[in-house]
Amino acid sequence: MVRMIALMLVVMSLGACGATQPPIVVSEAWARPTSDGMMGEGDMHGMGMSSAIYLKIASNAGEDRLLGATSTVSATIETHTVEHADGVMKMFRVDGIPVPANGTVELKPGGYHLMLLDMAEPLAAGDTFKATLQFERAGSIEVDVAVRLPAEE
Ligand SMILES: [Cu+2]
Repeated sequence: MVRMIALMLVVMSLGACGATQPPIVVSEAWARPTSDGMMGEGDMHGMGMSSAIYLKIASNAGEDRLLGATSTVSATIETHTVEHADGVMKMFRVDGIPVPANGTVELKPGGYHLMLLDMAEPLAAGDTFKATLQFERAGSIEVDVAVRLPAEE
């Protein structure tokens, strides 16, 4: 009888697990049009076309890590962040972007972003493209990315 109850508890907890939201939810993915010479994350490299993807990541479970992404629009996508020091804005590559347990992280201008390098063709406002995000625990998640100018500009 005790064993039977224990088994039922296992089945019930599995059922509850399957009914919850996915562990990672990605929303509001957008990217800058390819740079036209203005300063920003989109053109700090100074060679070739580049852009950056911004989005929100919410975890409904434990912590995770965005390791990188792939997309047909760009041969190389790197995880970057931006640091302000002595009035100068510098961006550099980071080893993944941490997602807090039951929390959110926002990739946005002036902070974390997915850097698109070695782009095959330009992105114009109004375009959309697909990107596949790679998470350490949640695996790969495909998102639709809308190309637009930052809201402030
Ligand atoms: Cu960057």
